[in-house]
Amino acid sequence: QQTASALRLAQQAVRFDWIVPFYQPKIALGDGGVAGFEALLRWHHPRRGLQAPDTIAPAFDDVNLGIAIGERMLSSVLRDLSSWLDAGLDVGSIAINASASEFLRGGYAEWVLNRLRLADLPTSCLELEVTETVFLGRDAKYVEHALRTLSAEGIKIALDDFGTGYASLLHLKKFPVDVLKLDRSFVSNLESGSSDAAIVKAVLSLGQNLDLRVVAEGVETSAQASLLWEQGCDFGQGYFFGRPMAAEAVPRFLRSWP
Ligand code: G
Ligand code: G
Ligand code: MN
Ligand code: NA
Repeated sequence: QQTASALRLAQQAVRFDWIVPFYQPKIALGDGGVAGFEALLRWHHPRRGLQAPDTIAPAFDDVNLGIAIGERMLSSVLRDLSSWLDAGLDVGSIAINASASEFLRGGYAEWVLNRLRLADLPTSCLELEVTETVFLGRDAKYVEHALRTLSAEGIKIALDDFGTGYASLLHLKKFPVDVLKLDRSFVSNLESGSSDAAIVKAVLSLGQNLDLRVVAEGVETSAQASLLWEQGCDFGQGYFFGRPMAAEAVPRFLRSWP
C-alpha cells in the first residue's frame, strides 16, 4: 500500500502541477567553470512542503505517470532554459533524467526534438540521463532507436549511476553513450584508499579509452575534487559545488560563481 499511496500522490502532483525541476551544477574540474546543470525532480506537497523524488519513485516505473512526469519536467526545463538564454546567461547544457517507462511512448525522441524546435532551442542545450535499466527491458529496441535518433541530432546521452549495474561494457558498445556518470558511492570513500579508489581509476581509464566524458557524482569535499582531477576526471557534481536549487536561484548562482 506504500506503492499505491506513492502513485496516488504522484497523480495529484501531476494533476495540480506540483512538480518542479531543481538544478544542480556540473563543474569542469580543470578551470572550475560551470559546464551545465542536472534537472532533478522536486514536488510540493500541500502540507509537507518540498519533497524529494523518492517519495513518489514508484511513479517513474508506471507508464502513464512516468510519461506525465517526464512531460512536466521537460516543459519546465525548456521554459527555464528560454528565460535564462533570453537574459543572456550561459547555463551550459541541462541534463534531464528519463526512466524506462518514458521510452514506451511512441516516438520519444521525436517528441523531445519537437519540443526543442517549438521552444526554438538548440539540441546542444539538452542532455539525457538514463540508467542501465532502460537497456534491460523487452523494449530495448525502442530505447536504442530513441537514443540513436537523439544522439544523431546532437543530444548527448549520459549513463547514470555508472558502476552499480550489470553488463555495462556491452551496453557502452551497443548504445550511443557520450558520458559516464560515476555513481556517488564510489566517490564518497575515495580518500580512504579503499577499493573504491581503484574502481574510480578503472572507470576513468575506460572513459579515456572509449572517448567518453566522465562526471563524478556526489563530490562533497575539495579533497575529493582534487583527487578526481589528478586522476583525469574532467567534471564533478555534488554538494561541494552546489546543492540542487530552484530555477530562481540559478542566475544568482552563476553570477556569484568564481
Ligand atoms: O534529487 P535526488 O537525489 O533526490 O534524486 C533521487 C533519484 O531520483 C535520482 O536517482 C534521480 O536520478 C531520480 N530523479 C530525479 N529527477 C528525476 C526525473 O525528473 N525523472 C526521473 N525519471 N528520475 C529522476
Ligand atoms: O540522477 P541521480 O540519481 O544521480 O541523482 C543524484 C542524486 O544525488 C540526487 O538525489 C541528488 O540530490 C543527490 N546528490 C547530489 N549531490 C550529492 C552529494 O554531494 N552527496 C549526496 N549524498 N547526494 C547528492
Ligand atoms: Mn541523474
Ligand atoms: Na546518479
